Amino acid sequence: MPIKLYNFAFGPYPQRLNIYLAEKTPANVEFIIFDEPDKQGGVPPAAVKELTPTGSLPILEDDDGTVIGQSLAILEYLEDKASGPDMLGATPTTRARIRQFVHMLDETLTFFGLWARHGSCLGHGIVRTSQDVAEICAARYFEQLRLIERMIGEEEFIANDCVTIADCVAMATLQYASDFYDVPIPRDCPKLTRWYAGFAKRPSAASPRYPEAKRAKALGLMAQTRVSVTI
Ligand SMILES: N[C@@H](CCC(=O)N[C@@H](CS)C(=O)NCC(=O)O)C(=O)O
Repeated sequence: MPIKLYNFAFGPYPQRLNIYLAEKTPANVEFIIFDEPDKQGGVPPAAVKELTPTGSLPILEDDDGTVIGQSLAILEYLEDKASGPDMLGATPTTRARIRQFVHMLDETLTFFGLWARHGSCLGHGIVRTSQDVAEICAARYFEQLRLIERMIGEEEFIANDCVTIADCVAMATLQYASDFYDVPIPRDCPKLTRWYAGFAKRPSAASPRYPEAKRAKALGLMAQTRVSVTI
């Protein structure tokens, strides 16, 4: 029995796995992809959401009954169990370097998510929002990107000479910021910009299909929070 992966076609956390699986092409994983949550028929059934306490996707279910939530835990589990190229690094030193990027990127997405939740008109009237939180998190998001810029070395990919889970997490984050919210990488991050432009050409990094009505509103995030990225 294959490992089952329940996922959405779109979203910064789901997209980490979508990119990863397109790079890894494991033989022993079955993808069950739901469409955007706002489309009819695209909502995961209760039986899937109830597999974990949060019910958020991605969720992995192995044939021995193992259930894993949280995209980063799933990426590491698949590295242990799925067929395909090594994407976590062959030595403790390489793995630690890759994990440093992954954790920095995960923090980065948290700041971006808070910025978007509090600053975007998508959230207005639905969740409690604070312009101050939006501005503080926007500043922290760009600060994180500058720290990541300083971590990038001479390797071809973000953390290594071959594609790793760090590339998948970085691409999913920056692609979501750029394609859905029109938030660019700051100009003073040339290595990150170069890496992004190169990785974006890979078939694994093809843009997901976004819900266009939401995207049309989301694209105004920079203006809605009076943030500029000349910096
Ligand atoms: N920290 C979680 C976040 C997952 C998450 O927030 N997933 C969103 C899609 S981007 C989701 O499933 N939202 C719908 C829900 O929570 O019911 C992870 O890394 O997997």
